[in-house]
Amino acid sequence: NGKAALITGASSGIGAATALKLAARGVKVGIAARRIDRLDALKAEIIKAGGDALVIEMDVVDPASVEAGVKKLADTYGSIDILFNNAGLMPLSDVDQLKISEWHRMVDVNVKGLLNTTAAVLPLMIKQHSGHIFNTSSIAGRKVFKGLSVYCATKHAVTAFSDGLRMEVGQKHNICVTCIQPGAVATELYDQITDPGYRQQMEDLTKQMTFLQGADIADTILFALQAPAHVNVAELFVLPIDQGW
Ligand code: NJP
Repeated sequence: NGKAALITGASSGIGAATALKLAARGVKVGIAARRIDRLDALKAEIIKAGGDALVIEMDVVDPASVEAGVKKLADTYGSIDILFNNAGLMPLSDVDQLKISEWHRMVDVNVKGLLNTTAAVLPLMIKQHSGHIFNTSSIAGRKVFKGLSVYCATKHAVTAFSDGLRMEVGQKHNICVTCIQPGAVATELYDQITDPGYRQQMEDLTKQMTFLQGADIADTILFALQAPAHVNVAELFVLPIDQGW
């Protein structure tokens, strides 16, 4: 459809699945992350399927890296119509373990990273007087789970920022803001769990229920993008059928 998208965290999981689905529908995708080998492989898959992709090496924590990546995408495709703020991480531990560097990392990537990319793309969308921003929050952005205090705090921040952003840029600049709140999705997110107790819990969970796939989340993004111009799908709250709430 000629639109261009920036997808952060595109090197695996939800981001990679969304890049494939958007590209299959004619969206030119800027696929951003740190693992270039993964992005190169994803680009090859997209091109093979007839799509168009641009690999962008980006650390969302570093504003200079974000600005350079956004410039590269805008120079290549001429616009950025969709921003998918999706990069994130979720190590698990109880607060009394004082894994302070992990806390900081989550705040840096999940919150500050999302603010960095939003700040870099927003001026272009304001100039265009159009755009669609998707922010990956979580069910952990709606309630708190044990072992995930800091992760939940970061995802509550993403939910709150999405609501504020919608109020402040939605009508004024014709920008849709969709906050995505997935339940359990089978991705590499769980590989970072080092605590043996929580690792076991997660392994047990995979036996108890059928996780969503990244492609399931991507499908809901397509749904929001296909809505008529006067409709803003504000939230996508998506759970596996057997994940209780
Ligand atoms: O996980 P994973 P998901 N700069 O690990 C990137 C949320 N979520 O797809 O840089 C730039 O496959 C990393 O890329 P790389 C979750 O919180 C998930 O599940 O190459 N990118 C990779 O592409 C997160 O916000 C579930 O290492 C950075 C990506 O982030 C989003 O979904 C449930 C980066 C992570 O991909 C996608 O995660 C839920 C940096 N500094 C919410 N650091 C779930 N899976 O169950 C990391 O409610 N990345």
